[in-house]
Amino acid sequence: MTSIDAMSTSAGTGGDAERRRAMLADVRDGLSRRPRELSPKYFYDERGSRLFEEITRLPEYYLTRAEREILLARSQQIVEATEARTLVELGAGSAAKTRILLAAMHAHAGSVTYVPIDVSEEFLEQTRDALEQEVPWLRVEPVVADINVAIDLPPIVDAPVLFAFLGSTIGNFDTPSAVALLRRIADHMCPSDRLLLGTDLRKDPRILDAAYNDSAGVTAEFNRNMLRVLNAELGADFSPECFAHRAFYNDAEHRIEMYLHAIGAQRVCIPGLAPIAFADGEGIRTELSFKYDRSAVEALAGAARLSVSDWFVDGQARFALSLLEPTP
Ligand code: SAH
Ligand code: AVI
Repeated sequence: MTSIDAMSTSAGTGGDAERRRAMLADVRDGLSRRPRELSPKYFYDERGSRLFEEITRLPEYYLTRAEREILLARSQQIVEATEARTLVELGAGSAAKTRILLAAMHAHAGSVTYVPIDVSEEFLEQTRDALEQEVPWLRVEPVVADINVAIDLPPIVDAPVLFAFLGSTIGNFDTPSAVALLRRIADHMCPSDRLLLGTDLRKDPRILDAAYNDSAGVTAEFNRNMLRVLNAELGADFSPECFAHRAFYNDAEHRIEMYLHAIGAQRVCIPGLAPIAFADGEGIRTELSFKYDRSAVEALAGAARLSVSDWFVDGQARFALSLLEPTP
């Protein structure tokens, strides 16, 4: 159980020792693949969550501003269409944009329950504290969970429920995992519940490349933070400054791929694993960030027994919010 009494934990987080064991097995598995890979969930300790917040304010990273624009324009319509009284948000982070939806729900329905789910425990605690101070009419019931493993919800008191998965975090899951995740959400949905899904749209690769290679180097620091997390959590001895950030758009696969490349040959020790030798320039893939169009979102939703009932884009068609309903 987490040290935060008022938060629930879901399968996959468990106690510290169990979490460490699971992480070690996952890291061993990922680093033995070719290309070597690590799950993007390891970006998000408290520092990583702060770095992500910094990314959302960068001039090159348009995603958050575009999604905010849609939420400002469409929240009232979404709330009127769904009559939602509970908002369950996956990968909630700081819930910065979510406040727009919550305010619209409050204006429409009065009392509102908010269930933010995130793997980043300390950051989730801060989000809850901030919301409880700022928004007195809101009941907040945070859940610490790895949504890739299971989504265990507290009993839902006020229906209907609007599930939200914003920020294009779905894009960080490969297609089979994204479908499995959407199915897990769909399994929780009653016929009158809806899912609001944020997806980044396909566009000029130069715009995408710039968004993941910002001139201030914040994304590079965010990327390298994963090695700091491995050092802190597993006692690894990565030297983050000895790995270079690389991100590029893979046009054929419609995704950004992000890597850390070894600067010079090096050997890394992680207690419990055999030493790992990196050749000069060898990479670890740390993130995929898929980009969509409407038919790709419809295909993903359809595979999870969901269908798109509304599709909203920002003024420059950079980002989409779709409202999904369970297929009868
Ligand atoms: N929804 C916010 C934050 C997006 S950043 C926004 O739109 O700006 C991605 C968030 O998902 C982070 O807060 C991270 O901690 C969380 N996250 C990433 N992988 C996760 C996982 N496997 N399970 C639960 N949360 C996860
Ligand atoms: C959280 N996720 C949707 C971000 C993205 O754009 O894929 C994470 C990120 N990676 C680099 N910059 C931002």
